[in-house]
Amino acid sequence: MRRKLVAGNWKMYGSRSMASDLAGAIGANMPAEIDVAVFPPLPYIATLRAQLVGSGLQFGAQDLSEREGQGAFTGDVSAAMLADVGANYVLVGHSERRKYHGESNECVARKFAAARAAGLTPILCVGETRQQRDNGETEAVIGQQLDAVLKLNGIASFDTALVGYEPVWAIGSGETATPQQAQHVHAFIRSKLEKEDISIARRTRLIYGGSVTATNVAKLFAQADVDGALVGGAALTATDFLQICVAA
Ligand code: G2H
Repeated sequence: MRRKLVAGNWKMYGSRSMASDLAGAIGANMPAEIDVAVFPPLPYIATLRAQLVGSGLQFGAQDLSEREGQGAFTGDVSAAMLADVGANYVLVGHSERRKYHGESNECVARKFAAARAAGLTPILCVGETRQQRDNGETEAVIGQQLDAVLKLNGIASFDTALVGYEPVWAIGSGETATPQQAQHVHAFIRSKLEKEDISIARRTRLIYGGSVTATNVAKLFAQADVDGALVGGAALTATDFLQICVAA
């Protein structure tokens, strides 16, 4: 039985006071039967963690440097630094990073490695564009995204990692994947991991992201291979996010 994770990706939204209020409300009211994590803008992680210590709410970063150790890399934040301020998870390869920062599959694979080396749990984000889906390339694209990470890190690394399926066309668009579309791709991802190691594949949590709301989430969670949600817009309101958590 895979424990569900509901993760709130706050992207570049909010302020110190908004972050404190939002995390406080989530930490005080979230269900205990699932894992709940928030991914605030980087400057807020340490203080929110101190505020919420003992609540069970977990924290993640939205990105990290692919470089390990320390060095003259202006603007970069290492996995070790994220672990040092209390992050449990880190998103790697979110489509907004791939699109706006030119992150290749190989770069994402290095970030995944850096996260694991520092004891963080990476959430590997994969997904196809609308055009790729219309061209029938969904499985090929996601297969390549997974292969790059598997090639550098091996299947054993997925024992401490999750995969987030986020169809690019569903992100922030209000158009979510149907439960059947999500299940089809999640089953494909699991079958691909099963070819490497069946037991690890069956333990790996696969979460769905892309316009998840309190209204559409129940049918997504009812799918056999949907083990949680990566929530953006609806994670910025405590009541909406908590309703999604309860639906899990
Ligand atoms: C997808 C998701 C969160 P939204 O990026 O990662 O955002 O729920 O706004 O589509």
